[in-house]
Amino acid sequence: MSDSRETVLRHHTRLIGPERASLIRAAEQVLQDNWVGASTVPSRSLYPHQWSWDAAFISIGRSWFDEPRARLELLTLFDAQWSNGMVPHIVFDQATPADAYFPGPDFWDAGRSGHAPRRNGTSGITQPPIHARAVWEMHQHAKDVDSSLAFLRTMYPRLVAQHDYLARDRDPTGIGLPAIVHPWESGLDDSPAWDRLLGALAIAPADIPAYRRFDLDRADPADRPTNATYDAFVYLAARYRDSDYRDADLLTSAPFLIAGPLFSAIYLWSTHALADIAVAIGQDPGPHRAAAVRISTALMERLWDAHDGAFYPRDLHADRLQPEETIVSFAPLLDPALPVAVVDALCARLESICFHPEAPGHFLIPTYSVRSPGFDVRRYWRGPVWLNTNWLLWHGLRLHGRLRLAEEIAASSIALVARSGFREYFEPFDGSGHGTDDFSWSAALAIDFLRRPA
Ligand code: 2M8
Repeated sequence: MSDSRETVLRHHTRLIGPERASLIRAAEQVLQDNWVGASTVPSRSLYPHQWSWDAAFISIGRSWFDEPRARLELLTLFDAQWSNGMVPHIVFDQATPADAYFPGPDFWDAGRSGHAPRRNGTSGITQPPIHARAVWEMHQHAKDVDSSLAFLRTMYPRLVAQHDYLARDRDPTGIGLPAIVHPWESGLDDSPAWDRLLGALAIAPADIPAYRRFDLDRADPADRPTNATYDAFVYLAARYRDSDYRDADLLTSAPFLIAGPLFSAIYLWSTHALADIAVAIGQDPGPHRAAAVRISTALMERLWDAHDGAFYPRDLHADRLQPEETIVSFAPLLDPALPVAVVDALCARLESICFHPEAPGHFLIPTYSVRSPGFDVRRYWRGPVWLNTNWLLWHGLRLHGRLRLAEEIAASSIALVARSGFREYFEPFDGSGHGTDDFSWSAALAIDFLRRPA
C-alpha cells in the first residue's frame, strides 16, 4: 500500500474512534424518526413511501437495536408482493398526498396486472432482490433466536417466490440471469451504465406522457437526474405499464432490457442466503445451491469481458455488452465462487486512480470512474459515493479475504457520515453531503459498518 493510502486510512480511522457511540445513537435516531408505523421511509421529504431495496438495507441496520421493527419492515414489504412473486419497488402509503412523489400510484395503475395485490397500492416494477440476504444477515446476530427462526419460516416461501419470479418470468432470452426493464429497477437509476441504451431509444415527444416532477421542488436540480433522463424514465415506465405488466411480452414491451452485474450479483448472493435459510429451518437447500452454480456460471459467461477484465451489463436486444466504467462492474465480488484471477482484476481496477482517489480527505468508492469525461462529483449515481454500494463491495471484498481494501472502504464510509451526516450521497473529493438528508439507508448501513465484528 502506498504512503498516501496509509494516510487516507489513518485519516479516516482517526475520525471514528471516540465518536463511535454517538454516531450509532444518531443513526438509530434517523431510523426512529423515519419510522411510519409499519415501515420506514427512505427520507421524509424526498421519498415518502416504502422502497424495496431500501427496506432490506434499513432492516439490516435496525436489526442491531430493534429486531421486531426490523422484521415488520420486511413483512410490510412482502405483504405487497404480487401473486406472481414480484416484489414491487415501491409500496405506496395511501395517506401520503398525491403530489408528494412522482410517479405515484395513479401513474403505475398496478391493478392493470392481474397479479397486483391491491389496486394501485404499489409500483409495477421491481428492484435488486437483496431481501433473502437481509433476512439471513439479521438472523446471524438475532438475540431473540426463536422469533428470528419463526420469521425465517414466514419469509422463506415468499423469498423463494421472489426468486422463482425472476428466474421464470424475467429471463426472456434464456441467459440464466434476470433482466431488468427500467433503470429504476437497477437501483442506480441514472448511472452512466445506461446512457448509451437510453440515448439510442429515439423517443418521439408524443410518446412521453405528460408529467410533473416533484423531486425538483425538494432537492437541488444539480443533484438529481436531468429532465431528458426523466423523459426516458417516464416513457419506459409507461411502455411497460401499457403492456399491463405482461412479462411474456418483454421482448416487445421493454425497449430497455438488460442483465446487469449488480442486480445479478445481488440475486446470486441472496440465492446463497436462501440455501442457508433452508438449512436453518429444515428445508432442502439443494435447489438453491444448484441455482447458485448456474447463476455464477452465467455471470462469467454472459457479463465478463475478458478483454477489458471487467463485468458489464448486457443489452438483451442486441445481445451485446455495454462497456462503461461504473460501480456496477465490481458487484460480482459478492460471488464466493469467483475465480481468483477475476478477483485480482477487479481489485486492481478498484485500486486504480479511476476508483481510488489517493489523497487525505478523499473518499471511496466513487460510483463512476473519476477519469471518465462524464464523471460528475454531485449528480446522483454519476460519481458520488453512496453507502450501499460501499457496503456491498465491503462484503464482497471480505468474502475474498481482501481485508485491507475492505477496511479502507468501511473507514471511508464512516468518515463520510461522521463528517457530513446521514446524507443520501457524498462528493468523493471533499466529502460534502448531497441529495436528501436523514437518509435511512445511510444511517442503517453506518450502524452495520460500526457494529459488525471485524
Ligand atoms: C432513488 O430512486 C427513486 C426511484 O425509484 C427516485 O429517484 O425517485 C434511487 O436511489 C433508488 O435506488 C432508491 O431505492 C430510491 C429511494 O431511496 O431513490
